[in-house]
Amino acid sequence: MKKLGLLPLLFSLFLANVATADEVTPVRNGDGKVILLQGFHWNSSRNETETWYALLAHMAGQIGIDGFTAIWMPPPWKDTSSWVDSNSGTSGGGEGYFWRSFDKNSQYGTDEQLKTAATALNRAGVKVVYDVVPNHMDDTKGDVPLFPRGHGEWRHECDKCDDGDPFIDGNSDLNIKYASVFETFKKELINLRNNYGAMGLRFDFVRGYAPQNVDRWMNAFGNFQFCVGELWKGPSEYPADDWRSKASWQDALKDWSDRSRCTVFDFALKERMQNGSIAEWRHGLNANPDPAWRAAAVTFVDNHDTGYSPGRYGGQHHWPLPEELRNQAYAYILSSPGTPAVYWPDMYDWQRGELIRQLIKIRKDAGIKADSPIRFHTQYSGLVATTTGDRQSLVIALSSDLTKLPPGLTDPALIWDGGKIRLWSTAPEQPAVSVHFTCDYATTYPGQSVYAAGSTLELGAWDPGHAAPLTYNAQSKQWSGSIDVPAKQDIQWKCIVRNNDSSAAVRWQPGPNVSFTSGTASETRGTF
Ligand code: 7SA
Ligand code: CA
Repeated sequence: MKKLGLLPLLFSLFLANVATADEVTPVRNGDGKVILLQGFHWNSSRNETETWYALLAHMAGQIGIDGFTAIWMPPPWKDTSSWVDSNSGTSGGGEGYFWRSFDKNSQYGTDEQLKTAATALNRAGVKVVYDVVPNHMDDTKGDVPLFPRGHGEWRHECDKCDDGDPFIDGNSDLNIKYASVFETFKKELINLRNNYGAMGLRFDFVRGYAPQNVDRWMNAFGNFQFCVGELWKGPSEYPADDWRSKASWQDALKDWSDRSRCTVFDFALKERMQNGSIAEWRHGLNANPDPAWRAAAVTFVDNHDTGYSPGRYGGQHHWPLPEELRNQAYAYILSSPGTPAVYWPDMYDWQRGELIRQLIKIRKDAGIKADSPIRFHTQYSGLVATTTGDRQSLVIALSSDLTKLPPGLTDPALIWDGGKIRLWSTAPEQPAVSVHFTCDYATTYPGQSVYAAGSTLELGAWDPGHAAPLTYNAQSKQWSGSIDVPAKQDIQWKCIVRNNDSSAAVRWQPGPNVSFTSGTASETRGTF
């Protein structure tokens, strides 16, 4: 038999590295219990008292005690740019997003200081996640040995030399499809893992290159690691013939996550926080009915682009969440699914740290995970939701008229902003089941409807003004509706007739309460 030599070994190595068609790499969201701190703001590279890396090194212990399990570091590559943006009247440079080389001695500190900070953070249980910027680099100071010109390494060398959007006018865009360009970044990402303690990566400007590149880089970096992409691109920014121009923010985000197998900043939630009412915050990627969508979301209130930053010009503040909503937004992202990310100044500069510290503890005690189930109690004003973790259920009420509480929701684990924020920790609910409620022989007058009023939050905790609305079926002359309730709950309820615009029941179903145990019964009926 001819000696096959190395062939079988090489072949098995190849197979090990390639996920077979049916086995798809799960989304790389760490253990699903990551609590991410954005470990810098727009002016951190201009910090005066000490270098930012030195500051992070001596803050590492505190960051761990505060409950963070990962930290998003600024881009570690040397950025010698200095620019004035005439139309926005801002200036900057040195923040890492227009980097010149992989040299780690940057305006954030020295190579040694970076290693010291990374070691201290990882040791404090705060995994280091580096921001990487493969889409473009500062090519305004002459050729760079890393990426020679003239073979297709750069976007402007051919019309197909970039499989993504340009950064600004694209003069500085690289062509990641070009093998040597991809390999150069792959080697550097492995260097960050091996020598700078990288346990995860944040990919900048992912609109600028194909998501498959990110998946391939992560296969080399380590599939078990955490990765998140910044896809900040609204439906109106896609060409009219691109399906995403007519899809939701969530659809485009999940599509990118499916191709990269990385999590993605939840700009769908950010857009609702910016433009919607608090009740509409339930439309974030992190609250999608499909757990695979919730698992892909990294929720945030603001970052170094969208928010203000301490220091010069107050940072960039492209899309800042108004001050009066910030506490509620942190209460929401820290008590709901997805991977929450906290912006540095909110934690350590603007005295919101105590609230965030308590919220993180409540989240961790409940064992909330990125894909935990969430249900919204939309009959209340504001936002009322129940998220169930491994150990407890959390009920959050934001700017809500929830006053009558069901048994089990006794004193809140946290009250803030004069009750605008209330959070309860309770025994973990069973997974929800859908139960069909029917009310017979109800007579109503125009402007009146029939509701199911009962013992649980879904049924308004016996408060007729927040009972669950049913719908009338002209054929069967019945009022009915399907309501999701936790399984294995002994539920009591009654039909009521009520004016739609008031909270007082006009008429209660006579006789004893209807009672059933959810999960065994999927139908329940009341009769006037
Ligand atoms: O407007 C906010 C939102 O309002 C809402 O109502 C809208 C939203 O859609 C709407 O519903 O959001 C829009 O605006 C966002 C902010 O511009 C857009 C978003 O897509 C759009 O929908 O977000 C884009 O811009 C962000 C800054 C990016 C996003 O990925 C991107 O989608 N964030 C990341 C990317 C970069 C770049 O790496 C970083 O940018 C961010 O920190 C990072 O988080 O070749 C040499 C050269 C020439 O090519 C240029 O012509 C020349 O001008 C150099 C010069 N370029 C300079 C820039 O002009 C200057 O601004 C460059 C060298 O430096 C600066 O660029 C900075 C950038 O300003 C800064 O944000 C860059 C490099 O230092 O670093 C940062
Ligand atoms: Ca590009």
